[in-house]
Parts: sequence; C-alpha cells; structure tokens
Amino acid sequence: MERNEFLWGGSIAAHQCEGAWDQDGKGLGIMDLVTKGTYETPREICQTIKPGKDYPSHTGIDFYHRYKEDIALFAEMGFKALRISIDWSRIYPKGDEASPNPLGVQFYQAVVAELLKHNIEPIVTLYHFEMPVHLVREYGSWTNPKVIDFYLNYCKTMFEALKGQVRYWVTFNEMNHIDPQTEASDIFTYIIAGLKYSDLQDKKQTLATISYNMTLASVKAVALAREIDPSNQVGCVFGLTPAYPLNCDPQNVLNSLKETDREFYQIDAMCMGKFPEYKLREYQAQGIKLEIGAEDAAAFEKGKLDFIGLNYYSSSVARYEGDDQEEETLFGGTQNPYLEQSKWGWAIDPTGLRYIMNYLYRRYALPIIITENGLGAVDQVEADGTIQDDYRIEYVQKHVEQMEKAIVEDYVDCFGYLMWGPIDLVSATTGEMKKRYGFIYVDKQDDQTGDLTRKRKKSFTWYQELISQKPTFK
Ligand code: BGP
Repeated sequence: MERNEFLWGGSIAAHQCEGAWDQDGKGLGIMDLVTKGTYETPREICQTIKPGKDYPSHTGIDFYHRYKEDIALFAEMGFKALRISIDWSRIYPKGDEASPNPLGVQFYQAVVAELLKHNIEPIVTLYHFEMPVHLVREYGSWTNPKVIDFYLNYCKTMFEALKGQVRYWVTFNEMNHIDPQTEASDIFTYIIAGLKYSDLQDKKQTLATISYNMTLASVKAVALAREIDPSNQVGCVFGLTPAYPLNCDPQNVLNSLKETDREFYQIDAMCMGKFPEYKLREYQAQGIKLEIGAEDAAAFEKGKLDFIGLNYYSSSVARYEGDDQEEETLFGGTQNPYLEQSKWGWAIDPTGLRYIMNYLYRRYALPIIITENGLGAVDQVEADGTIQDDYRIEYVQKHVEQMEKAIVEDYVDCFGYLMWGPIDLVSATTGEMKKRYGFIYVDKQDDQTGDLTRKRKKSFTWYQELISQKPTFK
C-alpha cells in the first residue's frame, strides 16, 4: 500500500451515534431492540419496542443530523482518517429487498463527501453490530446461507455508491467473539448475529454455522470489492485480547497460548486462503457439521485480506487449573495484579498492544491498522465548563508509545491509529452514555437529559498536538 502519512484519527459506529432510528426509511436494526443497561445490569434484548424503556440507539448522539459539526471538530483535531460504519438497515430496511433505500445511500454519500472535503480518509465498516431484524426473524440470521447473498448485495450497493470516494473498507467488526467452544453472554452473540446465546438450541453447532457463514461472506465481499474497483483495500476488524499465563508453569503457558489463539481461526481463514484444517477437525471430533459449498474453497483462496484492523482495549489472564473465577464480564476472570483497571473492570495494559501487534504481524505479515483503542471513563464537567480528562490522555499516550515501539523497534507495519469514540457515544456493551471515550464531550446523560451540545475536552488539544507532531513514523 502506498502511504505517505500515518492515519491518525478515530472510529465510530452507526448504531452508537446516529440516532434517527426510524427516519428516512431506515428499517428496524438489531440494536434498536436493546435497552440501556449498566455495569451491573445487562442490557435487555426485547422482541418489540416497549413503552417507557430507554433504547439508546434511537437517539444516539444525533450524528445523523449533526455530522457536519462533528466532522468539522475531527478536522480541527487534525484527523487524517475516520472509521464510520454503515447501518445495513438504512440501505436495505428489511435486508431482502430488490432495491436499496435511496435516502439511506444518500446519507452515507453525504457523510463521505463531508469527510473528503476536510481531507479525512473515510474507512468504512459494512457491518458493525448492525443487521436488519427481518433477516434474523425471517431467515434465522447467519445460520442461513441466503443471508450471505443479501449481505453481498448490500455490499455491492455500497461499493458502487461510494466508488472512487472510499479506498478502505472493512467487511465486519469483531466477528471473532463467535467461538463455538466458548460460553457466551447473550449480548455478545446478539450484537454479532441478532441471536441470544441462551435461546440457541444446539449452541456449538449454531455458532459454528454462523461463524463459517460470516467468514465466507467476508472473503466473498473482499473479492467483490476488488472486482468493482481494483484500487479498493479491504480489511476485517478483530477485537483481540492477549490472555497471559498466571505464571511460568508450562501448563499455564500452554493455556494462555490456546486462549489467545481461540479467536484467531477466522483470521487464519481470511488471510491464509482456506478455512483452517485444525478447526474443521475439531468440529468433526465434536460432531459439528458444516455445509461447505463446492465453490467455497475458491472463495477463500480469492478473498484474502489486504490489511487487518485491530481493536485493542485490554489483556486478560488465562484460565488455570483450580481457577474458580466465573468469566462473566467482558475481560472477566482473574485480574492481573500488575495492572490497574478501568471503572468498568477492563485491565489497562499498554504493553499488551505491542504484544498483540507483534503477534499479529509475525503471523500474517499483513499491514495492520489500530481500528479501536480507548478508555471508557466518567467525565466531570467543572464549574468553569472544562473537562480535565488527564486519565484519558495518559491512557492514549501510553498506548501510542507502545504502538510506536512496535512500529519503530519491532518493524511492525502499522499504518494508522484510530481512537475509539473520539466523540462521546453510546457504549456497546452497557448502553450507557456515562461510559465516555471522547476527546469531544456530548451533553447527553443517562437520565435522558442534556441538550446534545459538543464541548472540547482537555484531551482534544492534546490529541491535536500529537497528530501535528507525528505525521509519520518513518
Ligand atoms: C468494541 C466495539 C465498539 C465499542 C467498544 C467499546 O468491541 O467494536 O463498538 O463500543 O468495544 O466497548 P463499550 O462501548 O462497551 O465500552
């Protein structure tokens, strides 16, 4: 890839910021049925919209109407890139229509045009926890291979609508949390495939099918993107967590390798030109059957990724013999005594970023972009209206330092750093606004008060300076 400057910027996702959930022909998306939760109380996944409940995606931070103002603020910080996602249910409200909703397409064309006007490179994710509910109810979500065709049809619409405007595409966000061997919480299988873990009949079989079909959809989308425009660069984003051994007991070291690796089989499939043999044998041994089509092998061979997107927040400690911790929270289990945790229990581990960058790059030798990293924290607006978020500055600074070491000292090919939620938005796991990531504060509170005005935090100026000081690492 020809790149002269490092892509500093941020990442946002449609359902967490746009709002306007039922405007301009948008259909019902899976996250439109999920209420606000807290750290202690999981978000409720509803069948219908219940009166009196708070569904944060319905209003988000109103990016749908304020994107010009928000993009101007990103430009002021000096952003070189912004990762956005397209909400599938804006383009195909039910998912299986013959033609797209023109107003949905126009909205994303307008957002991309606005980014380009400010010389901000758009990086577009096609699936970030956003799927029309109709596809789940009518077709059984990704258990049904027909959904692959609907997804490809949607991708084709967007590749054509944004041809020549968007160079970097991402097929999926974090499908790697689907692993048939791991017990999952309801919200995790739901955000990825619109299905609650506890509702699944044959859990391992269903998750294996979903995961296979999504992986196949990704490689097919890569090939399609190249057919439509050979200059398209296509990646997939994974949320990766190194699982460290408790100590140097060889069994614990082995456990840590296996635990870290368990979310890599889809990356193997997307980078190595075939669905991994070890996974197929594992399925076979467990009586899991995949319906593998005659053309699938060729699709894996043809649709290898151009780059890997890395979402990194935390490391964890691998399970060990005698471990009695229940892995309930996202990075649950044993806490690492060498690390501090965020208020939401995520261990803060900048070195883990360097570790996982090395691991990824040595394994696939593909360019990497950090597509998410950041600190969810409670911000206080001072009497003078300022927000002194030194903890956020410290978090990002330390992670950037480790990223720089990975690039400069370990020779990892990393072409960008996109901080998660550069403007406060709705938390994916808890649905809260209180869990803020942004350099820009949004006046929206969990009791639904606030006038949505935007405010620069202390970290805004800090990130602006960082970007101006480090145009490249070469
Ligand atoms: C990632 C998701 C994002 C984002 C982030 C932070 O896994 O890709 O959508 O939300 O996690 O998580 P949370 O918002 O729950 O703090």
